[in-house]
Amino acid sequence: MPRGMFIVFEGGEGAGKGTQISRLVGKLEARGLKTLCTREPGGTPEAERIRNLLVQREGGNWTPMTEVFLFFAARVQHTETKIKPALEQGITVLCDRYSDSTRAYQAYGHAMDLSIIDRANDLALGDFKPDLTIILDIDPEQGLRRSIARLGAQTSMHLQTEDRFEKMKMDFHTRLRRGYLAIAAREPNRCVVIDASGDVDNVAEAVWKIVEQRMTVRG
Ligand code: T5A
Repeated sequence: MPRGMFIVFEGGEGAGKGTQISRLVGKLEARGLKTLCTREPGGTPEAERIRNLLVQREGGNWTPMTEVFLFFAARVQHTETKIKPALEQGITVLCDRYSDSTRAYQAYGHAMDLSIIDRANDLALGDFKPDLTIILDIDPEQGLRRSIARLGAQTSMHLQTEDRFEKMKMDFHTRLRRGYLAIAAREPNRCVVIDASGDVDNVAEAVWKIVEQRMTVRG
C-alpha cells in the first residue's frame, strides 16, 4: 500500500489553519482518500495532557528550554503512536502545526537559538518530516482580530483559558510572521506560503491547487 501524504498547516494566530484543514478534508474525501486530522501540541490523550501544561494559563511557568522539550515530548508521542501508523496505512494525515511552530514561536518569537531547536528536532524525529507544509501568511493584526472574534464567541471556560499564547504583544506576532517566511525560504520544496488574507473560499482554492499538484507529482 502506498504511504499516505503528511500535510501540515502552519501560521500565526487566526491564520485559518483549522478552517482550511476542514475544507481540504472535504476535497480529499470526495476523491476517495482516507484522511486523519490532528493537531499540535496534542493529538493523542498523552500529548493532550502535555498541551494542557503548555497552553492553559495555570499550566505552569516554564523556562524556554523546558517549553521546547515539552513540545517535542508531545510531538514524539503523537508522531510515533498516531501519525506514522496512519501514514503506513495509506491515510493522508492533516496536522494543525508541527515542528515549524516550535521554530517560529520559540526561536523567532521567543529568541531561542534556532540551532537548539533543530538539534532537538533531529534527536526527537530523525529525518521524519512533513511531505508538504502549507504556511498561511497573514498580517498579524488581521489574524488576531479573527482569533479574538472567535474567542469572544466562545462561552466555555476551558476554551477561554487557552489564550495564553494569543496574549503576546504585536511585535512578537510580527517576528513570528518573519520567522515563518524564513523557514519557507530555507526549505522551499517542503514549504509553500499561501496568502491567507482573502476569504475562506479563495484561500481554500489556493490550498487545493498546491495539494493537487503535489499529489500528481507523487503519483
Ligand atoms: N505553539 C504550538 C508553540 O508555541 N510551539 C509549538 O511547537 C506549537 C505546536 C497553540 C499555541 O501553541 C503555540 C502556538 C499557539 O499559540 P492553538 O489553540 O492550536 O494554540 O492556536 P492556533 O493554532 O493559533 O489556533 P487558531 O484557532 O487561533 O488559529 P487557526 O486554526 O489558524 O484559525 P481558525 O481556522 O480557527 O480561524 C480563526 C477564526 O477566523 C475565522 C474562523 O472562522 C475563526 O473564527 N476565519 C476566517 N475569517 C475570515 N476569512 C478567512 N479566510 C478566515 N479563515 C478563518
